[in-house]
Amino acid sequence: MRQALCTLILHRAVSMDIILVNGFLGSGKTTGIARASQQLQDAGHRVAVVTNDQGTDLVDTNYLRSLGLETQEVTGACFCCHFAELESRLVDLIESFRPTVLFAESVGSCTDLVATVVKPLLQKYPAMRLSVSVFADASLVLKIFQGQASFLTDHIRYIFQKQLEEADLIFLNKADLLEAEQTAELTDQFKAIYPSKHVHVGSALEDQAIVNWLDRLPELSHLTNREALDIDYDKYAAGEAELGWLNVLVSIEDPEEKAIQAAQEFIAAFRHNLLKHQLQIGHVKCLIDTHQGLIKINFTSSTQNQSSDFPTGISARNVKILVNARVLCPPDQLQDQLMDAMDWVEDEHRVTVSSGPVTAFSPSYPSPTYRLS
Ligand SMILES: Nc1nc2c(ncn2[C@@H]2O[C@H](COP(=O)(O)OP(=O)(O)O)[C@@H](O)[C@H]2O)c(=O)[nH]1
Ligand SMILES: [Mg+2]
Repeated sequence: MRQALCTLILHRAVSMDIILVNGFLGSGKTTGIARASQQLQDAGHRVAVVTNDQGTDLVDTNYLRSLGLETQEVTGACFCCHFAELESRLVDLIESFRPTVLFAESVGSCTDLVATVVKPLLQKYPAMRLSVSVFADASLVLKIFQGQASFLTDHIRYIFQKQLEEADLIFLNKADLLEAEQTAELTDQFKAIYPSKHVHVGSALEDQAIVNWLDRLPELSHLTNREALDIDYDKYAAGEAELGWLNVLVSIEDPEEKAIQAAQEFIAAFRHNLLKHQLQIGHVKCLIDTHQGLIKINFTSSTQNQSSDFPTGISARNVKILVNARVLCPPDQLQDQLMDAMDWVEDEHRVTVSSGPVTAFSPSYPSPTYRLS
């Protein structure tokens, strides 16, 4: 019965576009989806999102929901390893919300989506309109080409490269961080490496770059000749295992009502600790609940929000900070740096800092539900 319902509902999906968005940690996937959703909604579309992560308590989900976007999540593993959950979220959204565009953002350490997600979905629902966009941080790619990307170990570079290899469209993002000549050079190099792919260079923060991206997608959703990656799962797993994951909800209480400033200092101290110990940052996302709204603070190896992004003059006795950190180090080391930042802000600002349960781990060996070559 449930299967029949799924089939019925997903056949309705022929009247909508499903856009799988992949790309390394911090490359700008959520930013691109948020901006694109805004444009699509302004044009009358009904937009839904499925987020994904190896952990639970996701900043991306809470952030996208705070923007008013219909959002569901697949947690605890990548889409490939939790295929049934992905399918179930798609069905639920299509049934309950009837989106005309649906974004699915996969966790940034994941690859092999064509074999493990796209082909299984299309085999089951041949009329489904599906495309794969892969974001890459252009400033990081430039460093890789110049041999300076110390952040990427061989195994992580392997994942990075495999993600790009299976894209229908590559969005070389954060072009605002490059000089015009560097952008031109990078575009030429990418087009030479991936002659059959659509390569877009721009910034997800700029409206026109999003327009250009969205314009391309309808034609890509009809592609039928995607090839499954030739991939070594041992290397892929080794790359993921090098990364530490940490999710925690931190609370700060300040009788003098300067808890927002203390939260800012705590996040800065955490970043400082990571840099001091030369731990390479994949993506650290923090969502501060001030009771008067949410403030999102991110930092990656190339970008960080400026402290000027914080609203000034708002007083708060207590705030909660949801932290999702993905860093190139063992998870216990990541946890030590977080605890140290909590202790520091407690002493320095005379505030009370506490946390809920800390989830710290490295992703386990990927084991896809299906793999169709
Ligand atoms: N300078 C700049 N920063 C960007 C751009 N796109 C995203 N970011 C920043 O990069 C960080 C990671 O973005 P996010 O979309 O969360 O990455 P995700 O992990 O791929 O979903 C955030 O701090 C964004 O504000 C861009 O085009 N230019
Ligand atoms: Mg994201």
